[in-house]
Amino acid sequence: MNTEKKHQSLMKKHHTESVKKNLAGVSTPHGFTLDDAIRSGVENEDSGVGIYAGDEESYVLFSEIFDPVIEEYHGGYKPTDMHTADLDSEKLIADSIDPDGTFVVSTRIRVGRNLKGTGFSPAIKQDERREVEQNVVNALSTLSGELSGEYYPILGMNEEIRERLVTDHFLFKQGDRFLASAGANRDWPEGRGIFHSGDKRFLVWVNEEDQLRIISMQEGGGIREVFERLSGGIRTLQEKLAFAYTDHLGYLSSCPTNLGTAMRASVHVKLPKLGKNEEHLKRICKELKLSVRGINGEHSDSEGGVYDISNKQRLGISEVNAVNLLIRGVGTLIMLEKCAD
Ligand code: ADP
Ligand code: CIR
Repeated sequence: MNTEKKHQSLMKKHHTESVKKNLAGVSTPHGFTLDDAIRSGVENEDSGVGIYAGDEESYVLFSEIFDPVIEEYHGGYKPTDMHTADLDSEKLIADSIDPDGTFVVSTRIRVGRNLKGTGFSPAIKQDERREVEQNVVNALSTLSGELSGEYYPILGMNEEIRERLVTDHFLFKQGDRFLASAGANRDWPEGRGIFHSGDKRFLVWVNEEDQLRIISMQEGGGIREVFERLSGGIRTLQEKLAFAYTDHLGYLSSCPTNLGTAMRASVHVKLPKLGKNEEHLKRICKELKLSVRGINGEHSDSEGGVYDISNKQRLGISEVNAVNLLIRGVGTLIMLEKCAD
């Protein structure tokens, strides 16, 4: 482990003596405590954030630590700020993120959702997880047209098919060590599964890090199509399911980085020249308010100079604004790549 990165998490920074004293003995309706919330950051000293919520109430009862973490991650978002959603695709500034079709391999937008009143992945019990799965599967069966598809539970899935879905970037794996410590892998793989449309451009992950990850993706840079398909899916599902939401924190997620829009809009983009100096690439992306990941999911490495670039802030920014920020930022990266040696 890189020792310089030890104990740099937002959790560690804000886990003050006052927090320890005031929150000792506090427990949410799902029996979730401060120790449960911070376990991932304590066990993984290289965490960037290091704290998870077990349910909606975690954000209220443990606000003394969540509030400063949220403020620091989401661009200064204050406990008095209110979140506004905007899924109006007319406001997007471009149809494609890469009109020449040379750099962007694929485009994906996902949002996270959890059902109101239920335990989130770090605290949900086995029976409740099964119930959530059933409710979500019922709602998914009402999707029609290009969004209609089938649900495939991971339990009992043919191993070759499962591996192929993961390799092709459609399916999630068991959570990494950060999620494992948070308790999100309990009873794996029961209650988890994937729904996808026939063309695999609309997908829903069930009971991963969040109970739902609603996903729209396709090859190339066609961001408007991806966005419109996603908002159509969200609209239909929210008619059937009550999602955990507050005016202050937007859609509630197990990881505080995903609050608000709970949206990560990403491209897999070829940046072989800029990628020769990854630290420099990360610094540029930080300036552009973008995150850099490898192409096989969070905490993975780049392959062949292709990077996963996405919006960092998800709370206190609307969906259209977050996507427009990505469009502009990736445009800048492509320009820099063209000029690089
Ligand atoms: P999340 O988007 O849910 O935060 P990950 O970073 O773990 O999670 O990515 C989940 C999966 O989605 C991985 O297989 C990753 O390769 C794939 N993925 C993410 N962005 C894109 C993209 N723009 N094109 C293709 N696959 C993508
Ligand atoms: C961490 O703290 O590093 C992990 N729990 C993941 C946090 C969310 N991901 C991110 O900010 N890229």
